[in-house]
Amino acid sequence: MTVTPESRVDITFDVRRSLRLDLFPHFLCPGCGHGIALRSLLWAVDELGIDLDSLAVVSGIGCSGRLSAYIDANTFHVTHGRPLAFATGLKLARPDLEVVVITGDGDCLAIGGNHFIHACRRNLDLTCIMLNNEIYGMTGGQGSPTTSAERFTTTTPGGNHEPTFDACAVATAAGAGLVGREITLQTPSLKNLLKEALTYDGFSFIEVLSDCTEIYGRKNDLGDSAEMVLSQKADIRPSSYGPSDDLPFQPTPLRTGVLSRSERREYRAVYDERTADRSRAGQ
Ligand SMILES: Cc1ncc(C[n+]2csc(CCOP(=O)(O)OP(=O)(O)O)c2C)c(N)n1
Repeated sequence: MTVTPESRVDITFDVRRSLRLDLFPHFLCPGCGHGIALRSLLWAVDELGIDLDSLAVVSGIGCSGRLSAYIDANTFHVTHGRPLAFATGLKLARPDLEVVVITGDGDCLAIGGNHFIHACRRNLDLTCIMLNNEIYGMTGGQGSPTTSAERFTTTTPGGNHEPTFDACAVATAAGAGLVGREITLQTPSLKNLLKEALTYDGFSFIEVLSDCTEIYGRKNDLGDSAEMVLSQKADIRPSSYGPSDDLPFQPTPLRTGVLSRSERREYRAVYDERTADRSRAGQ
Protein backbone atom coordinates (compact mmCIF):
# COMPACT_ATOMS: atom_id res chain seq x y z
CA MET A 1 0.00 0.00 0.00
CA THR A 2 1.29 3.46 -0.86
CA VAL A 3 1.41 5.66 2.21
CA THR A 4 0.01 9.11 1.48
CA PRO A 5 -0.38 11.89 4.06
CA GLU A 6 -4.14 11.08 4.12
CA SER A 7 -3.63 7.37 4.77
CA ARG A 8 -1.16 7.91 7.61
CA VAL A 9 -2.62 7.07 11.00
CA ASP A 10 -2.52 9.81 13.60
CA ILE A 11 -0.77 8.28 16.58
CA THR A 12 -0.06 11.54 18.32
CA PHE A 13 -2.58 10.99 21.14
CA ASP A 14 -0.79 11.60 24.43
CA VAL A 15 -2.24 9.03 26.83
CA ARG A 16 -0.60 10.69 29.84
CA ARG A 17 -3.34 13.33 29.86
CA SER A 18 -5.86 10.63 30.80
CA LEU A 19 -3.84 8.71 33.39
CA ARG A 20 -3.19 8.96 37.12
CA LEU A 21 0.54 9.30 36.68
CA ASP A 22 1.15 9.30 40.43
CA LEU A 23 0.37 5.55 40.36
CA PHE A 24 3.20 4.86 37.91
CA PRO A 25 5.23 2.78 37.30
CA HIS A 26 2.32 0.44 36.50
CA PHE A 27 2.31 -3.15 37.66
CA LEU A 28 1.90 -4.90 34.27
CA CYS A 29 4.64 -7.26 33.08
CA PRO A 30 6.80 -6.23 30.10
CA GLY A 31 5.06 -7.31 26.89
CA CYS A 32 1.56 -7.62 28.42
CA GLY A 33 -1.11 -6.60 25.91
CA HIS A 34 -3.42 -5.10 28.55
CA GLY A 35 -1.62 -1.72 28.44
CA ILE A 36 -2.21 -1.40 24.68
CA ALA A 37 -5.92 -2.06 25.24
CA LEU A 38 -5.99 0.63 27.94
CA ARG A 39 -4.31 3.14 25.62
CA SER A 40 -6.73 2.29 22.83
CA LEU A 41 -9.71 2.87 25.11
CA LEU A 42 -8.41 6.23 26.28
CA TRP A 43 -7.58 7.19 22.70
CA ALA A 44 -11.16 6.38 21.66
CA VAL A 45 -12.54 8.37 24.61
CA ASP A 46 -10.32 11.32 23.68
CA GLU A 47 -11.31 11.28 19.98
CA LEU A 48 -14.99 11.16 20.91
CA GLY A 49 -14.49 14.17 23.18
CA ILE A 50 -15.87 12.34 26.23
CA ASP A 51 -15.07 14.37 29.32
CA LEU A 52 -13.21 12.19 31.87
CA ASP A 53 -15.52 13.56 34.60
CA SER A 54 -18.46 11.94 32.82
CA LEU A 55 -16.65 8.63 32.25
CA ALA A 56 -17.03 5.79 34.76
CA VAL A 57 -14.86 2.70 34.44
CA VAL A 58 -15.76 -0.39 36.43
CA SER A 59 -13.47 -3.40 36.66
CA GLY A 60 -13.31 -6.67 38.54
CA ILE A 61 -10.27 -8.45 39.96
CA GLY A 62 -7.32 -9.54 37.84
CA CYS A 63 -4.50 -7.90 35.90
CA SER A 64 -7.26 -6.57 33.63
CA GLY A 65 -9.18 -5.40 36.70
CA ARG A 66 -6.30 -3.26 37.88
CA LEU A 67 -6.43 -1.08 34.76
CA SER A 68 -9.30 1.10 35.92
CA ALA A 69 -7.18 2.50 38.74
CA TYR A 70 -4.79 4.13 36.26
CA ILE A 71 -7.54 6.11 34.50
CA ASP A 72 -8.12 9.65 35.70
CA ALA A 73 -11.92 9.32 35.64
CA ASN A 74 -14.57 7.90 38.00
CA THR A 75 -13.23 4.40 38.62
CA PHE A 76 -14.54 1.44 40.58
CA HIS A 77 -12.49 -1.69 41.33
CA VAL A 78 -15.15 -4.16 42.46
CA THR A 79 -15.30 -7.83 43.41
CA HIS A 80 -14.18 -10.65 41.11
CA GLY A 81 -16.80 -11.46 38.46
CA ARG A 82 -19.16 -8.64 39.44
CA PRO A 83 -18.21 -5.56 37.38
CA LEU A 84 -21.18 -5.95 35.02
CA ALA A 85 -23.60 -6.21 37.95
CA PHE A 86 -22.08 -3.12 39.56
CA ALA A 87 -22.06 -1.23 36.24
CA THR A 88 -25.72 -2.08 35.66
CA GLY A 89 -26.72 -0.44 38.94
CA LEU A 90 -24.46 2.52 38.28
CA LYS A 91 -25.84 3.14 34.78
CA LEU A 92 -29.44 2.88 35.97
CA ALA A 93 -28.77 5.34 38.80
CA ARG A 94 -26.62 7.69 36.70
CA PRO A 95 -27.67 7.46 33.05
CA ASP A 96 -25.70 10.64 32.37
CA LEU A 97 -22.40 8.75 32.83
CA GLU A 98 -20.61 6.88 30.04
CA VAL A 99 -20.12 3.54 31.81
CA VAL A 100 -17.36 1.20 30.63
CA VAL A 101 -16.48 -2.21 32.07
CA ILE A 102 -12.98 -3.64 31.80
CA THR A 103 -12.91 -7.35 32.58
CA GLY A 104 -10.75 -10.45 32.04
CA ASP A 105 -11.67 -13.76 30.47
CA GLY A 106 -11.82 -15.37 33.91
CA ASP A 107 -13.65 -12.43 35.49
CA CYS A 108 -16.20 -12.16 32.67
CA LEU A 109 -16.76 -15.75 31.55
CA ALA A 110 -16.01 -17.97 34.55
CA ILE A 111 -17.08 -16.47 37.89
CA GLY A 112 -18.95 -13.66 36.11
CA GLY A 113 -20.51 -15.81 33.38
CA ASN A 114 -24.12 -15.37 34.43
CA HIS A 115 -23.81 -11.61 34.82
CA PHE A 116 -22.30 -11.54 31.34
CA ILE A 117 -25.14 -13.49 29.71
CA HIS A 118 -27.82 -11.38 31.36
CA ALA A 119 -26.09 -8.07 30.64
CA CYS A 120 -26.12 -9.09 26.96
CA ARG A 121 -29.79 -10.08 27.19
CA ARG A 122 -30.79 -6.84 28.95
CA ASN A 123 -29.07 -4.53 26.43
CA LEU A 124 -28.49 -1.65 28.85
CA ASP A 125 -26.19 1.00 27.40
CA LEU A 126 -22.83 -0.26 28.70
CA THR A 127 -19.54 -0.90 26.94
CA CYS A 128 -17.85 -4.10 28.09
CA ILE A 129 -14.23 -4.68 27.09
CA MET A 130 -12.99 -8.18 27.81
CA LEU A 131 -9.22 -8.62 27.74
CA ASN A 132 -8.71 -12.20 26.67
CA ASN A 133 -5.23 -13.47 27.52
CA GLU A 134 -6.51 -17.07 27.73
CA ILE A 135 -5.45 -17.42 31.36
CA TYR A 136 -5.91 -16.27 34.96
CA GLY A 137 -2.91 -13.96 34.83
CA MET A 138 -3.02 -12.34 38.24
CA THR A 139 -3.26 -15.52 40.28
CA GLY A 140 -0.35 -17.27 38.61
CA GLY A 141 -1.67 -18.85 35.44
CA GLN A 142 -4.64 -21.16 36.02
CA GLY A 143 -6.65 -22.25 32.97
CA SER A 144 -9.62 -20.10 31.99
CA PRO A 145 -12.70 -20.69 29.79
CA THR A 146 -10.78 -19.31 26.80
CA THR A 147 -7.55 -21.29 27.21
CA SER A 148 -6.73 -22.81 23.82
CA ALA A 149 -6.84 -26.56 23.34
CA GLU A 150 -3.84 -28.52 24.60
CA ARG A 151 -2.16 -25.45 26.13
CA PHE A 152 -0.32 -25.81 29.43
CA THR A 153 -1.40 -23.87 32.51
CA THR A 154 -0.87 -24.48 36.23
CA THR A 155 -4.24 -26.29 36.38
CA THR A 156 -3.74 -28.16 33.10
CA PRO A 157 -0.23 -29.59 33.47
CA GLY A 158 -1.05 -32.26 30.89
CA GLY A 159 -2.56 -29.76 28.44
CA ASN A 160 -6.07 -28.26 28.32
CA HIS A 161 -8.65 -30.78 27.13
CA GLU A 162 -11.70 -28.49 27.36
CA PRO A 163 -13.06 -26.73 24.26
CA THR A 164 -12.58 -22.99 24.16
CA PHE A 165 -15.45 -20.65 24.91
CA ASP A 166 -16.19 -18.22 22.05
CA ALA A 167 -17.25 -15.18 24.05
CA CYS A 168 -18.38 -13.21 20.98
CA ALA A 169 -20.64 -16.03 19.82
CA VAL A 170 -22.14 -16.27 23.31
CA ALA A 171 -22.64 -12.48 23.48
CA THR A 172 -24.44 -12.42 20.13
CA ALA A 173 -26.58 -15.42 21.04
CA ALA A 174 -27.50 -13.84 24.39
CA GLY A 175 -28.65 -10.63 22.68
CA ALA A 176 -25.82 -8.12 22.98
CA GLY A 177 -26.55 -5.25 20.61
CA LEU A 178 -23.00 -4.83 19.30
CA VAL A 179 -20.26 -7.47 19.38
CA GLY A 180 -16.71 -7.14 18.09
CA ARG A 181 -13.20 -8.44 18.43
CA GLU A 182 -9.73 -7.04 17.77
CA ILE A 183 -6.09 -7.80 18.43
CA THR A 184 -3.73 -5.37 20.15
CA LEU A 185 -1.36 -5.27 17.19
CA GLN A 186 -4.00 -3.37 15.21
CA THR A 187 -4.22 -0.49 17.66
CA PRO A 188 -5.91 2.08 15.38
CA SER A 189 -8.53 -0.52 14.37
CA LEU A 190 -9.05 -1.38 18.03
CA LYS A 191 -9.47 2.30 18.85
CA ASN A 192 -12.03 2.69 16.05
CA LEU A 193 -13.92 -0.42 17.19
CA LEU A 194 -14.03 0.97 20.73
CA LYS A 195 -15.36 4.27 19.38
CA GLU A 196 -18.17 2.38 17.69
CA ALA A 197 -18.89 0.52 20.93
CA LEU A 198 -18.87 3.70 23.02
CA THR A 199 -21.32 5.43 20.70
CA TYR A 200 -23.60 2.41 20.30
CA ASP A 201 -26.92 2.83 22.14
CA GLY A 202 -27.19 -0.52 23.93
CA PHE A 203 -24.90 -3.20 25.32
CA SER A 204 -21.66 -3.52 23.40
CA PHE A 205 -19.15 -6.28 23.96
CA ILE A 206 -15.61 -6.06 22.60
CA GLU A 207 -13.18 -8.93 23.00
CA VAL A 208 -9.56 -7.79 22.86
CA LEU A 209 -7.04 -10.54 22.30
CA SER A 210 -4.29 -9.73 24.74
CA ASP A 211 -1.08 -11.62 25.34
CA CYS A 212 0.22 -12.84 28.69
CA THR A 213 3.85 -13.21 27.76
CA GLU A 214 5.32 -13.87 31.18
CA ILE A 215 3.08 -16.73 32.29
CA TYR A 216 1.09 -18.18 29.37
CA GLY A 217 3.65 -17.45 26.64
CA ARG A 218 6.56 -18.75 28.67
CA LYS A 219 4.75 -21.94 29.76
CA ASN A 220 3.74 -22.73 26.17
CA ASP A 221 6.88 -21.63 24.33
CA LEU A 222 4.92 -19.00 22.41
CA GLY A 223 7.89 -16.65 22.14
CA ASP A 224 8.09 -13.03 23.19
CA SER A 225 5.32 -10.47 22.98
CA ALA A 226 6.04 -9.59 19.35
CA GLU A 227 5.89 -13.25 18.34
CA MET A 228 2.65 -13.75 20.25
CA VAL A 229 0.84 -10.83 18.61
CA LEU A 230 2.17 -11.70 15.17
CA SER A 231 0.84 -15.23 15.52
CA GLN A 232 -2.56 -13.76 16.45
CA LYS A 233 -2.39 -11.65 13.31
CA ALA A 234 -1.57 -14.69 11.21
CA ASP A 235 -4.79 -16.31 12.49
CA ILE A 236 -7.10 -13.49 11.40
CA ARG A 237 -9.89 -14.39 9.06
CA PRO A 238 -11.25 -11.29 7.27
CA SER A 239 -14.93 -10.78 8.08
CA SER A 240 -15.66 -11.03 4.37
CA TYR A 241 -15.05 -14.79 4.74
CA GLY A 242 -18.39 -15.02 6.53
CA PRO A 243 -19.29 -16.84 9.73
CA SER A 244 -16.99 -19.51 11.06
CA ASP A 245 -18.39 -22.97 11.75
CA ASP A 246 -15.22 -24.41 13.19
CA LEU A 247 -15.69 -27.08 15.77
CA PRO A 248 -14.02 -27.19 19.15
CA PHE A 249 -10.40 -28.33 19.01
CA GLN A 250 -9.93 -27.17 15.43
CA PRO A 251 -7.65 -24.17 15.16
CA THR A 252 -10.08 -21.30 14.73
CA PRO A 253 -9.02 -18.51 12.40
CA LEU A 254 -10.08 -15.29 14.02
CA ARG A 255 -12.66 -12.91 12.73
CA THR A 256 -12.09 -9.34 13.84
CA GLY A 257 -13.97 -6.05 13.62
CA VAL A 258 -17.72 -5.80 14.18
CA LEU A 259 -19.06 -9.37 14.31
CA SER A 260 -22.71 -8.59 14.95
CA ARG A 261 -24.84 -5.48 15.33
CA SER A 262 -28.55 -5.18 15.89
CA GLU A 263 -30.91 -2.28 16.37
CA ARG A 264 -32.60 -3.70 19.47
CA ARG A 265 -34.06 -1.04 21.73
CA GLU A 266 -31.85 -0.03 24.61
CA TYR A 267 -33.08 -1.17 28.06
CA ARG A 268 -33.30 2.24 29.73
CA ALA A 269 -35.35 3.73 26.88
CA VAL A 270 -37.89 0.91 27.20
CA TYR A 271 -37.89 1.22 31.00
CA ASP A 272 -38.54 4.98 30.91
CA GLU A 273 -41.30 4.57 28.32
CA ARG A 274 -43.10 1.90 30.34
CA THR A 275 -42.77 3.93 33.55
CA ALA A 276 -44.30 6.97 31.81
CA ASP A 277 -47.14 4.80 30.42
CA ARG A 278 -47.92 3.48 33.90
CA SER A 279 -47.88 6.91 35.47
CA ARG A 280 -50.20 8.29 32.75
CA ALA A 281 -52.51 5.38 33.48
CA GLY A 282 -52.38 6.31 37.21
CA GLN A 283 -50.89 2.97 38.22
C1 LIG B 1 -14.44 -14.41 44.70
C2 LIG B 1 -13.00 -14.53 44.24
N1 LIG B 1 -12.56 -15.69 43.74
C3 LIG B 1 -11.28 -15.81 43.31
C4 LIG B 1 -10.44 -14.75 43.43
C5 LIG B 1 -9.00 -14.90 42.98
N2 LIG B 1 -8.73 -14.30 41.71
C6 LIG B 1 -8.30 -13.03 41.60
S1 LIG B 1 -8.00 -12.57 40.01
C7 LIG B 1 -8.50 -14.09 39.44
C8 LIG B 1 -8.45 -14.46 37.98
C9 LIG B 1 -8.20 -13.32 37.05
O1 LIG B 1 -8.17 -13.79 35.73
P1 LIG B 1 -8.78 -12.96 34.56
O2 LIG B 1 -10.12 -12.46 34.91
O3 LIG B 1 -8.68 -13.79 33.34
O4 LIG B 1 -7.83 -11.68 34.50
P2 LIG B 1 -6.28 -11.48 34.18
O5 LIG B 1 -5.58 -11.44 35.51
O6 LIG B 1 -5.82 -12.62 33.35
O7 LIG B 1 -6.23 -10.18 33.46
C10 LIG B 1 -8.88 -14.93 40.50
C11 LIG B 1 -9.32 -16.33 40.32
C12 LIG B 1 -10.93 -13.54 43.96
N3 LIG B 1 -10.16 -12.45 44.06
N4 LIG B 1 -12.19 -13.46 44.36
